[in-house]
Amino acid sequence: MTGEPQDDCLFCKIVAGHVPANVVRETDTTVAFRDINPQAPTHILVIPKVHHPDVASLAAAEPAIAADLLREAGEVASEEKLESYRIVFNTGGGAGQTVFHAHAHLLGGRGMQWPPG
Ligand code: D5M
Repeated sequence: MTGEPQDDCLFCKIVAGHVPANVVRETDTTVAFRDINPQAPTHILVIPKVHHPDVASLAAAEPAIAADLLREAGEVASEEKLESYRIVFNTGGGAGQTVFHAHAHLLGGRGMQWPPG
């Protein structure tokens, strides 16, 4: 059923506490934790507790939680004292998505290039 935890999903395991993570914030609907392979001085993933394979699926099925995710990304940026930052949703393998549980990458603490690679 949509939104239900998936046995084979790494981020569902982090939500359940079965895989450790460096959690910086948690709400009723989201968890934010430091990326294991940081691409910037601050690199935090913000994920919904419910399982959806990507952000578009999340927004279509549970728009209020998609809004929670974006609000939380802003809260984390504020707590991390980031003046400028980037929020990235890789969607699909061709765009670099490797974990198919919706997540926002919050990146900051260095200069950024545009367009991204
Ligand atoms: O982003 C998936 C991200 O998830 C990638 O930047 C590495 C990160 N990752 C993978 N395993 C872990 C654990 N265990 N803790 C923290 N971060 C992790 P994507 O956009 O799917 O490529």
